Amino acid sequence: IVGTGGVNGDDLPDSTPWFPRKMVDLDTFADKVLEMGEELDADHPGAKDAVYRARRSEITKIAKAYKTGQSIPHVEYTKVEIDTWTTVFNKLITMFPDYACREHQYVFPLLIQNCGYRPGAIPQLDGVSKFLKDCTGFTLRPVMGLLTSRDFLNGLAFRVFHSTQYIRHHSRPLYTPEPDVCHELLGHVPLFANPDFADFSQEIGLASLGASDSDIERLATIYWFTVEFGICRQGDQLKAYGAGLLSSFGELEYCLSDKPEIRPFEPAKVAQQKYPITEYQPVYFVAESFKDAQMKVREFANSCSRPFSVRYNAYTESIEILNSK
Ligand code: NLE
Ligand code: FE2
Repeated sequence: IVGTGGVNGDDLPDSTPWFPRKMVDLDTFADKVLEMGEELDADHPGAKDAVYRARRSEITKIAKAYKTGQSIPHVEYTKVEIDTWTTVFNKLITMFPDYACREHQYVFPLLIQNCGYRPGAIPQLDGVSKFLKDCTGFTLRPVMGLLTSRDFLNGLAFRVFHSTQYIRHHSRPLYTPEPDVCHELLGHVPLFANPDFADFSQEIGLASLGASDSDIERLATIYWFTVEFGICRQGDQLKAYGAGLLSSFGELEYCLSDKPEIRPFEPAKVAQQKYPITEYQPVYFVAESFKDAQMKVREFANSCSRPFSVRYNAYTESIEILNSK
């Protein structure tokens, strides 16, 4: 079908930012990454370690070459890398029973059984991606570093999660301000195996397709305070479901202490909240459930300025446009 104008080649308003329509369109994101350290403190522990930097660029070659539909090549991790993983893994598993939400706790033993989660070996993204595909249709795609918010969120519309494959610097195993394979595997992966959480995440992704720059910024903030740093009410307790909490030994305890401020999850308000990247969050927002949070995000998306809505067709792995002008 040949359309008429605009970057999207059809009847969308010309001002609509380009967005991926087919899963293969995600291949265009691969080399548009922000450099390590660019958004982080100059004191990033790996920034001045030449060996670490070289190793990272070796691993990110996989992400650069990766194309939709391929298996994710395995990485042979070094002893130093495996030791870092083991330190993080052993510390966090002592905390999950008290701090992680029940969905995370339900899936974790399945990851041990099916994906080789254990001390002494870093699970391979490919096996984990296949496991997620069976659970919720989510898949992982290796990524070289931080994508723009727009590209990253657009991936979620296709149930694709862009995942790093390299690991944090060995000098500081228990906290990193940027994603690494520990954060992805221990924080994000268990939640993407949950159907309600998968729906919630995709909802943010769908809202981001063709959204204005200011709406992208608001959606990225909502993503930050949910998928990364969300806490939820379970019975009469608060538990963590955000991956940035579940992969950080220190912040996981802190977020459920009486130190930070806790507010209800209301997307319009969350979207305005400023946040630090390299420190613990001063404020967290509590979701009542993933279903409730999804409905609230959908309502929020309807209030955004985009003059059309979209639907994901899972059979063709493509986006359909609804009620465009
Ligand atoms: N602070 C998290 C950790 O130490 O694993 C990573 C957050 C990435 C956004
Ligand atoms: Fe993350």
